[in-house]
Amino acid sequence: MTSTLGPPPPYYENRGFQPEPPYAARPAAGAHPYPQLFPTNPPSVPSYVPRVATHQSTRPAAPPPRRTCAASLRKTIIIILSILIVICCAIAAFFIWYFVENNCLSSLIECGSSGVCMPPSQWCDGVSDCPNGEDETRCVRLFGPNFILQVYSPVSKSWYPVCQDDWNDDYGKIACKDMGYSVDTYFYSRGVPDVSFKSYMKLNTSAGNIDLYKKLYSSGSCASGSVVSLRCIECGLASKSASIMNRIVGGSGAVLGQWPWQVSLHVQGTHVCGGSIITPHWLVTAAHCVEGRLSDPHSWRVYAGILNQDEMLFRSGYKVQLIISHPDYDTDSKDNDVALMKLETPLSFTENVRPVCLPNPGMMFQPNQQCWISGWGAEYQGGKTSNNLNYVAVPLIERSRCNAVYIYNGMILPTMICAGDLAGGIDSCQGDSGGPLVTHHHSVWWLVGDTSWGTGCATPNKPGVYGNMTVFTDWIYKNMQANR
Ligand code: 4AZ
Repeated sequence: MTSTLGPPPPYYENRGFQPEPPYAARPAAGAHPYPQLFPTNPPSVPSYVPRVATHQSTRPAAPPPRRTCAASLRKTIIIILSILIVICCAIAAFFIWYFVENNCLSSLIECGSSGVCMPPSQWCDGVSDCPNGEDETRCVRLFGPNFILQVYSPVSKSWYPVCQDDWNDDYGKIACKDMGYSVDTYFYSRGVPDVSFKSYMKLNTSAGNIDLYKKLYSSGSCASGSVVSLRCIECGLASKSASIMNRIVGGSGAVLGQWPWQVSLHVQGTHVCGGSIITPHWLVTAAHCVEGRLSDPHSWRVYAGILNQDEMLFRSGYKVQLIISHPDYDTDSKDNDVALMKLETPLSFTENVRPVCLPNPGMMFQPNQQCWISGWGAEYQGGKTSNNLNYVAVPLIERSRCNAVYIYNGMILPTMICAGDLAGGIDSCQGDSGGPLVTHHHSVWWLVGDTSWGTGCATPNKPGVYGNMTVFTDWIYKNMQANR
């Protein structure tokens, strides 16, 4: 209600309670009207304007400018703080990930998975610094079908061929020993003309009697124009060449000396699996052959250079000292189906007992490349093991093709390789497992795979599946070296 009598009532602007931000300075008279970011005055107490019931407070309350500025300041601070917290969390997460994934700072190299870190200068210097000597195990390799010796440079993280200048057999023996071979098997070192490389490792002969790797330095030139081709063992020679006759499933009976690396692995006087000789002490077989109670080396006897199973019963065979299964072997998928057997006493090599060559990195096996399998496995699906060693030629099948829906529908992993005839009729079968899949290339027989699995035997569109030896050679050398 509005009065028409008497003097007009006093005018009060009712702004109610006006809170102040805790540390916002109350502007002094005549001072800058905008809020200061950092207080210069002590905090003020809240100011109260008396609440009075008014009848004529008709002027609309103007928006409080101090309140708006303080709120937007607070909002800005909160946004900045949030961004800072997110950045800090991202940095912390990165460091946690870095130290979990890679225990060493970027300039250092971790010794296996031990968590011990070493500077690159201590790798491949001939002195074992890591707890398990990892810094000295992967410093040399043989590359490609010509066995070109390469040395690893941890500084540039790449492999270099060794220049033939001043190289001799003594150095070759050291390099072979470092790969896991015994000096007894050393074959030769020779220069192979090759000027395709831009950088080499060269010997500094004036360096005195120090470790081989300390004597090597990288150089852009190689006077001889030849690089070192190194053979640590005379492998991959057969005294009898394979006839391309076919009769395993669909194979032929072998003759002595044709597959001299083939061994028969017995448990309690019975052939169980095949294997391949790679050195006088070491055999390659399948991990599924040595699973469970068969992982005991005492269970096994090894027969080499004998074609007939009946004949083996009259012999004592070789005892097994050690069995090493691939640590990533998977029973269900047959991923990494490879194992090593070390013999108690070394094999004596003859015309009929010889090693096969392990594939070198840089070797490409072509799709459809002709390979051979051999073994005492069944001659038909569900049959008993054969008395005689059989063999058959099987072309390689490209992985992508073997993984087709109507063939193995994606079950062929990178550790596997398929070989056979999609029409059926030729194949490995029960009892051939662990045995060799080999190819002949550059006058040498190479171990391409170890017999692993397949659906049935010689069934159309279900070829044999073999362990892909190329991906296992690093693991094989590492274990031969660690168990010399
Ligand atoms: C085995 O059980 C086996 N057809 C080996 C090879 C193949 C199947 C079974 C391939 O020893």
